[in-house]
Amino acid sequence: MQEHYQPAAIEPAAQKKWDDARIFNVSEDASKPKYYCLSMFPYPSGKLHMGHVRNYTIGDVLSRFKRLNGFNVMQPMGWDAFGMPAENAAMKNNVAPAAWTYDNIEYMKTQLKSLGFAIDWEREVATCKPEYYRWEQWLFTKLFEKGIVYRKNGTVNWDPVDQTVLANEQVIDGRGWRSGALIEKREIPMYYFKITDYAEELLNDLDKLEHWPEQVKTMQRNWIGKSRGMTVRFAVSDDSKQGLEGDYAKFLQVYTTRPDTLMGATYVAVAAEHPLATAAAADKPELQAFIAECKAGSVAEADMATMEKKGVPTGRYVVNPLNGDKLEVWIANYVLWGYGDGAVMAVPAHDERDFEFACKYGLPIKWVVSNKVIDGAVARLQKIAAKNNLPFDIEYIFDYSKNPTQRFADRVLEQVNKAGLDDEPYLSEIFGALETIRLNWNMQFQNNEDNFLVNSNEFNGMDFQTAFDKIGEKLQATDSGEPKTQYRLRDWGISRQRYWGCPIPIVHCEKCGDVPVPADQLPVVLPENVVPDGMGSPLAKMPEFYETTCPCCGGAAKRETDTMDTFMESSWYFFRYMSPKFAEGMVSAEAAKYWGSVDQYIGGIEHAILHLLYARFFTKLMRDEGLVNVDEPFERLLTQGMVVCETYYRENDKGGKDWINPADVELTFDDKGRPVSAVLKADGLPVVISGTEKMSKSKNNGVDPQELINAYGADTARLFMMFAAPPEQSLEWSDSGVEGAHRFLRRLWRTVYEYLKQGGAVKAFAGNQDGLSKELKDLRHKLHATIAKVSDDYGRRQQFNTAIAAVMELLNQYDKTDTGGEQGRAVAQEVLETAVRLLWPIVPHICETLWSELNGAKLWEAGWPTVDEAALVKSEIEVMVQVNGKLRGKITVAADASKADLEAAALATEGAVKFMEGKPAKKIIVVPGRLVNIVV
Ligand code: ANZ
Ligand code: ZN
Repeated sequence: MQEHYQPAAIEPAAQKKWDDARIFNVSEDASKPKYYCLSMFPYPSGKLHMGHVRNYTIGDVLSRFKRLNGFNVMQPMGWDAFGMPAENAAMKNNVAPAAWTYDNIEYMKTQLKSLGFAIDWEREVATCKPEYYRWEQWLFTKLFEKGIVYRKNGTVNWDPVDQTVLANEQVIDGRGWRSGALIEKREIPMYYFKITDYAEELLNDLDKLEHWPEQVKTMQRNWIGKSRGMTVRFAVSDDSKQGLEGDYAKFLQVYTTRPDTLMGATYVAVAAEHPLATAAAADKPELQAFIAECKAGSVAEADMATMEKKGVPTGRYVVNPLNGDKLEVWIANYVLWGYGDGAVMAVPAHDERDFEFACKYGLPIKWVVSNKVIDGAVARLQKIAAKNNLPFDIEYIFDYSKNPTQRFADRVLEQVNKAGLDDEPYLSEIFGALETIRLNWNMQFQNNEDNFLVNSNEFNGMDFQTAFDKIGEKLQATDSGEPKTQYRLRDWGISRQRYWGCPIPIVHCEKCGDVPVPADQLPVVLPENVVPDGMGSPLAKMPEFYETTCPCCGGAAKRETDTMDTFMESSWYFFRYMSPKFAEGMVSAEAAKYWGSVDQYIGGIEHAILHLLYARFFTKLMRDEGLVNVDEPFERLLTQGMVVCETYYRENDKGGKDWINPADVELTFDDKGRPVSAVLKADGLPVVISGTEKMSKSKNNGVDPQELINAYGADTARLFMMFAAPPEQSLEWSDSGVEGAHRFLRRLWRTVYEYLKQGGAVKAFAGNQDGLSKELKDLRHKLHATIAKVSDDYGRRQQFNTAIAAVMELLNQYDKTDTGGEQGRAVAQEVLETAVRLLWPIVPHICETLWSELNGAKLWEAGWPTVDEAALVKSEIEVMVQVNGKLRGKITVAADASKADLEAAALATEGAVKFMEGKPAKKIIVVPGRLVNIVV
């Protein structure tokens, strides 16, 4: 055995050994339980980053652990290969996106291989290959025929200078990222997936996902956004019908989740696209201008929530069906055309957006919901004021109509100050009541059970649900409304006007319309030797691509030149891995049956919504096509935390910050190991230390994992990643952490080396341990307790840092134990063999090598160590001795010592003798296994 640990030599050797034995290449094997472990596949951006290394190491640890536990483990890998960065790189470097992508895949694959991941490379897929996307196109055509995929107009960002459609992230402050031109909105035909048909199932099935983080499920629930509400129709006032047709001339329909507040509606607002807005604007240029302004604004929903509320009155009126109030209709920028009916009944007293709007335009505010707890506190305040004759104007303070949201506390304070009440004894009561109000204030904006209606005629006093039902009944009786459940989730528009994506398999024929490409003509192959120029999609300029004949009538027709959203490919790749070369369909029936769903999925929280939702949706679509027989794709989900790193910068002449890479910085530390100052290595001058943040290009704080692997080897990189933090927490990069990990591996190596030098390997201890010395029994106790803990850490807890710490402790005890002699060496052999098996999932190369030195065989055939229960039974235990309840000493006794033996041993201790001061024991309390308390 080599004296020194040399990762550069042992790592490729171990990898070769695994490859030659093909141990990670799996097939369906009915004799073993299956375990499908999947990490989110990477986008081939050029090289691996730390996030990848962490993600894939976690997956690898679980895969290897399950493997040693007898599972038939599949861990595949592939490439999410379509996407915009390839097109951007293409324009920058004048290479075809395909060539760029394939080069990146080649390089990143060597990186992944150098990390020694237990991947079945024979299952590798790249989503940009026709043999992959062919089946995506096939499913698309099936769903098109079924009506689940349909065509309608959608709004896109149009760059008038580059003559191209931009993705949302390419629009910066309303301008095109390359041209700088003001972006326009355009309506173009697009293809949509009817994901809303599955909204209810996607929502309900979240409850089945027991092993998903609660946080992710909540995010999905909110995204689906089921709400129970009411459709309400306001009759259009006779004087307001000009230019309106059909139903629009009769009534204005809104969707509300708060019909209980209908009596509090003080105006109605419609989206700029609403027919009533159009009709009202016909002869009013100022309305036309406002509508145009709204239409040019952002499409992103997030912006809607934060942008300044703006609106214009239309001069048209509608009638509240509940009380006959005449309300003016406004056009408002915060009403979305794509949601509900594109119109809202505005209740400023109980809706924040309406309130902001009403304040801005001086519209009335009518308060119709109160809360028992708040009312109680108000009554208390009134009582205090009356009793003490305080000059408070309670009405003024609680004039909700002036301020339904906040600041009432300020008003009380204002009055308290005005009245000069600084030291009065009842002040604390006043503040107590105010605090109650403050804490419960928000309840009036929610459906709280202590809420009840006010200012609402016959509905006064009702709680939310009763009011909902009663108002619903009254509306239904006059045909002016009915209950309705709706979802925030929209249908999924998948058309992209880009080149580097999966072609949409549709042919447009003047005679036959949109015709899906027949299965035997698939795939529609994307030409690969194309360099886009940023001026629209190259496919639309390639007659050799779009000129075709209609599959229906044989006449001349035009191929669709849009490609699919790249979320499409990642929505089913986990099924493709089950039979990656299957030429007759998306997935073979046998493979789908055997592998079922993914047992463990690992990836970043940034995919908590869209990717996971689309993957769940596709699983249901494929199930309904009879392709797979599971309802959900991912049994268990682990969302790993971010890799973060210190950031450094220097201010530049323009007052901006030049971010400096951590690798170029030299730090000085205080005695607690905290960095106190930093200088740039190149010039020795100071730089500013600016806090830890997610590794990113923008802060230039990424550390290249390749440098780490080159310097220390894959095992150090893996160990550092797994030891520095639990998987779901953020991991802070630190040079000293890396060095610590490396030191531990060197020590592990040396320990085995020293042991073997003393006389070679022996047979590991097994069997009855009665004849062992106490020290060796203690060591075996530690060993088997460690096996139990580490198994639980890998399996149930999925916390690998504590597993590593447990093995480190075991090795510490091993170091302190005299393992000379025949028995000693047998126990030492047992400890070392076990330690390398326990660490194999995390640092497989060094463990594989040490195992072959210790045992000669293949570690992966050794299986997972089992706990020897006998070793866990301690022969001797430590018991505390107390005198009058105070700890005065400890005794070591046989684990099965009798009560009398314990008492005798306790009385004989030095501490007991001293603190009993010669007095006799009145009573001796024995808690078996724990303590003896002598009462004098
Ligand atoms: C009156 C009201 C009073 C409302 C109140 C809320 C609170 P969710 O739960 O997300 O479905 N709304 C309806 N259609 C809209 C549209 N096209 N654009 C903008 N807002 C719209 O939200 C439903 C609520 O959002 C509805 O309930 C409506 O305002 C508003 F105290 O009606 B509500
Ligand atoms: Zn045709």
